[in-house]
Amino acid sequence: MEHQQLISLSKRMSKVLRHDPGRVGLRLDAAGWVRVDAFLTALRIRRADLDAVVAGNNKQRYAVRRDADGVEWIRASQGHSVPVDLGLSPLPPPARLYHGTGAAAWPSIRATGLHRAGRHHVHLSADTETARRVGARRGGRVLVLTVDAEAMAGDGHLFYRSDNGVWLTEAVPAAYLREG
Ligand code: HQG
Repeated sequence: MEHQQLISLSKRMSKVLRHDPGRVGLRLDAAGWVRVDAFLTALRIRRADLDAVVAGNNKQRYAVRRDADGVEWIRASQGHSVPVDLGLSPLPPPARLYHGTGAAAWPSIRATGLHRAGRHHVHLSADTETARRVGARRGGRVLVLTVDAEAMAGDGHLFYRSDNGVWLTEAVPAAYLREG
């Protein structure tokens, strides 16, 4: 498969595994997993293409596992809007985390903090380059915010890290945010 085709298949996979499994007649289990064989049939894709997306994905968006009966399952590691419990345990965060967004959002974020929009959590990056890439998806000037995760954790806010290294938290009050 060409690079562009892999990206477009990955987007289809994300849509199904994070937001709308019903559109292809699938149901995720409580932790977000779906059988690989059912997934291939529902998306009408070949196993080799699925493997190429899973292995080649720059962000490791998908996890595949084999259960005790030898059945393989796939799920998205983060980013869901459908209710799933990924089973992540709270973890002490690094002192600083970063959030990339569009500069136009700053007045609103400064006033009300970061909210999780349609997803389960606010997504935070461990480094500024990743945050910059996330922010660039918005188009226009990118704003990278520094989150005082150490102070937040000290004040009792919980942090989680997805299987692919994205930091997650419920919300970030404005007091813990600074520009740059
Ligand atoms: C913004 C991608 C105004 C927030 C990425 C963000 C990430 C506010 C948007 C993952 C706000 C939500 C998630 C406020 C938050 N006022 N705007 N008070 N609070 N926002 O897509 O973090 O490629 O749900 O800044 O790499 O952009 O899909 O979150 O711009 O990890 O794997 O509301 O999606 O991963 O947008 O991206 P999103 P996000 P994938």
